[in-house]
Order: sequence, then C-alpha cells, then structure tokens
Amino acid sequence: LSDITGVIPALITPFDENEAFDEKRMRACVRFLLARKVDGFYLTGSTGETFLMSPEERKRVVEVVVDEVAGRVPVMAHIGAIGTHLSVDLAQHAQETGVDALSSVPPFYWSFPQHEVLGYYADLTASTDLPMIVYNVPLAGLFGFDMISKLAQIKGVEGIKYTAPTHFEIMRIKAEISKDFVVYSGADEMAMSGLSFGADGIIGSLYNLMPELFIGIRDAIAAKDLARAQALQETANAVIFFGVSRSLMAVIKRGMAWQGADAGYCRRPFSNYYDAEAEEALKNDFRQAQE
Ligand code: NAY
Repeated sequence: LSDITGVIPALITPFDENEAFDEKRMRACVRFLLARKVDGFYLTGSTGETFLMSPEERKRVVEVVVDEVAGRVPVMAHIGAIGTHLSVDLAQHAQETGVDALSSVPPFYWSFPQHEVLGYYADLTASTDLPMIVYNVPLAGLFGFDMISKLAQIKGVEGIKYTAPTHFEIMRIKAEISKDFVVYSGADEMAMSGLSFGADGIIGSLYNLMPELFIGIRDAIAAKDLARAQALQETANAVIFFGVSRSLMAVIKRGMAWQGADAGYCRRPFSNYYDAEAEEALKNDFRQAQE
C-alpha cells in the first residue's frame, strides 16, 4: 500500500438522465482525470454515491474503471456495506477484477460495539489478499485513537482514510502505530494540513473537479513551500465552500462538464443542475462568489 500515494479522486459515478449508470460517461471521466495526472482512483465511496447503488451496479463501476485505467495508476475500491456478507462479496469481486486495495466504512446504522466492528474488518481482510484501508469518517461514526490502534493490529489492515479534523492524530498514528501504516487525509479543505502532518496521500471529492490545485499542494508540501501550498488551498477552498453549501456532487459533476468531461447526473434524492435555468443560476452564484 505504501506505494499508493498522492492525489486520489474519490471518483464520482455518472448516471444518465434516467438515473442508470452511464458507462460511456464513466470512461470519459476516467480519461479526463488520467490526462490531468491524478495518482490513483478511489471507487464507489461516498462521492461515488455508493449507497444509492445495487451491489451489481457497484461491481459494474469497478469493472468499467479497472478496464479503462488499464494499470496506468492504482485503483482502490470501497466495498463497505452494513452487512459482512455483502462486503465480502464486493471485496472478492473487486479482487477478481484487479483492484490494488480495498477500503470500507465500518458497519453503520445500528452503532455496533467495538468487537463487532473489529470482527467486520477481520472477516473482510480474511476474505481476500488485498490491503485494507479503514475509513474513518464522521458519517459512519469516528474512531478514537485506541480503536485505530486495534484496527491496525488486524492482519491485512494497512492504512486508514482519515476524514477527521484532528490532524494531530495523523502524527500520532505514524509515531505510535507505525510509520508504515498508510494515512490518506480525507478532508479536501485541509489537504495542506493533512499532508504537512505526515499523510501519505489525499483522497477526496474535489480532486475530480480541480486536481491541478491539489497536485500543486502535494508538490509544494514536498518542497516545503508552505506559502505556495497555502495560496493553492485558499483558492481551492473558495470552490469547496461554494460546493458544500449547495449539492456537492451535483456541483462537481456540472463543473467537470464545463471543463469537457460530462459527468452526468446524480441519483435522487441528490439534486442536479441539469436544466438550463438551474445551470444558469449555478453559474451566476459562482460568478458572484468570485467577486
Ligand atoms: C469518498 O468516499 O467519497 C471520500 O473520500 C469523500 C471524502 C469527502 N468527505 C466526506 C465526508 O464525504 O472529499 C471529502 C469532502 O467531500 C470534502 O472535503 C468537502 O467537504
């Protein structure tokens, strides 16, 4: 896992106007991002609207993207679900399809006790040979440091996607768990912070829309040029705050379309900016936000 680093879009999933998975648009978006030099892809995560898809659809997204990427950059598949059976099935399919790593949210909704969450990850890692990146995200309930330490002891758990704002814990993970335990910072608004606190890479939604800014942050942090990293983060954050105050995936998808990669529609209940009036309103808002 330690060789998967850098700027990794949590890939959007394009749907067509009837909300069906749009394979053609998916392939075009992958080509668009490869041309913009992203370092890898994270599939069927929250940004990929995964919990709005059937298992068969999630599998198809993985197959299409792995085929289109054709080994040029690493691919990680988020295979999380509430139930172990389904996650194991998705994990085994992802391995057969040829992904490089797996990731999963913890089982959610019923607030499972620690031993059941640990059991979930142990069952998953036992079911394939792929490295597992646990997903620490507020939407599924954040792990504390003790739980992260316990998770890291499970054979096959090799990293964490850290979408918590407590970045000092990134340093602590590296110091007290292992410097080889891979950390991906998950809050795009804090990419600079995550990388400067020692994260190996960044995984997020906005890297679909403006990867260059974050590739610039990656390089500026590596060169210890904090002033440049800060300027790029400020530019990025203006767009991020614009997006999160609306419907983020819909904003990202239309923004990609404006740049030449039509990322299609979101699935309901997410909204869209696809009719002329909504699109014009979005563009006007964006112009005003820039003034
Ligand atoms: C995924 O699985 O799609 C992600 O990695 C998404 C990470 C995002 N966090 C959440 C909570 O969805 O990219 C971030 C987030 O959209 C961004 O920082 C804006 O808040």
